[in-house]
Amino acid sequence: MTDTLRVAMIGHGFMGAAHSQGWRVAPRFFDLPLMPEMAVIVGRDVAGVAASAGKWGWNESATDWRDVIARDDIDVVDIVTPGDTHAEIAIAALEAGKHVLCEKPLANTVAEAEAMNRAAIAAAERGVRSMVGFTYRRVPAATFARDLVAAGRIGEIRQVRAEYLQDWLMDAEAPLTWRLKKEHAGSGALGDIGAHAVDLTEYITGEHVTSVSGVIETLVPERPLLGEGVGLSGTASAERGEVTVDDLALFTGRLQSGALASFEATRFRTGRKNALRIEIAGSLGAISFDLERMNELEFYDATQPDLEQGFRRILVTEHDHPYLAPWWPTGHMLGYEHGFSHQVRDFVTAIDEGSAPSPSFADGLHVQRVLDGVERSSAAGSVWTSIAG
Ligand code: SOE
Repeated sequence: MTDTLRVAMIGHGFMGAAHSQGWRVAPRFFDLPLMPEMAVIVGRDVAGVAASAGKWGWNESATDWRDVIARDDIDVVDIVTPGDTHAEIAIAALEAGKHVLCEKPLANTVAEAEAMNRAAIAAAERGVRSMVGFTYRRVPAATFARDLVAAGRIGEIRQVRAEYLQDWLMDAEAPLTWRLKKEHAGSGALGDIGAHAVDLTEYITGEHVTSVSGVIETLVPERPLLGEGVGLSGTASAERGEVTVDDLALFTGRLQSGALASFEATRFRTGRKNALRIEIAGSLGAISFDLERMNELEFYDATQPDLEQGFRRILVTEHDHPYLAPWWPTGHMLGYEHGFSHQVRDFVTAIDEGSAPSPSFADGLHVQRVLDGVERSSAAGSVWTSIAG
């Protein structure tokens, strides 16, 4: 008989749907050491959260996260709310002895992320685990890229190009959702998607960004206020409000080895829908990853005879890969949602083993410091700014 892990999820937007998929599907494909039970989903809108519970498969819904965290029959708190609430919920949950999975970016400010990391360290001493949801680490081709780099297959890293490009804000009349307000989102493209580019670069290279020089800019400074509806599906009202976050972030980062990495994050790159691309050039070869072609990794092996060289496309669906065996026959492709099942598998396994899940809150704090460094650099005229910690 497998023990049960009773999960409460706080929030029910886009990430709520994705995380629900992970909790629901992971135990049906992976042999998990603990069986997640989708106990309760929490949101402020009574009817909305009840509908989400029914649709996504949660046993019940509730409107007050504090009541839920106080319950003895909850083991895990999964936070998928906007960034301004992460710190308060995560710290309260960890102090109440609940394991915490928190969406990225970890928080809206470095101070909040530091407080969360302190709470995570104290909780770990009591056997309580925490993890930040940089889910793309769990796309098999990205994990494989990390393995190739760690095995020395591209040699010494010489240059990195990392970009996360979307275009859902290119319409200047798209409404002012929470993702466009600093008080809710902390930052714009920088934190929403640039955070992924930084984390994935650091994960694949195994190196931290130690200093940055960058510029951030708001391209459409005013937008219609949100009328009826929520999130991306909300309609525009006649009134307008100020966009208080960046639309575009361009920066250069120095890695620990001294190599330079260039980063771009924008939700205005016409035609690019979800292009998280990382290309790493090394002394022995290169790799290139593109989330819009997430089952593939391009690998250039410069140790091969000159006449045989060229980027080769590796279909990363082989069952030798730890994430792939439980899914479909080779070549039958995974999608966006599978990363959330892999995340659940790894988090639940770490809870069962009593090991530290990865990425940790310390990793989330480090990314937060990089984001903060980019903002400070931009404000100071793109001066090189070192990343503390
Ligand atoms: C969640 O991980 C997330 O970063 C969203 O917040 C972005 O908007 C999405 O496009 C990528 O995933």
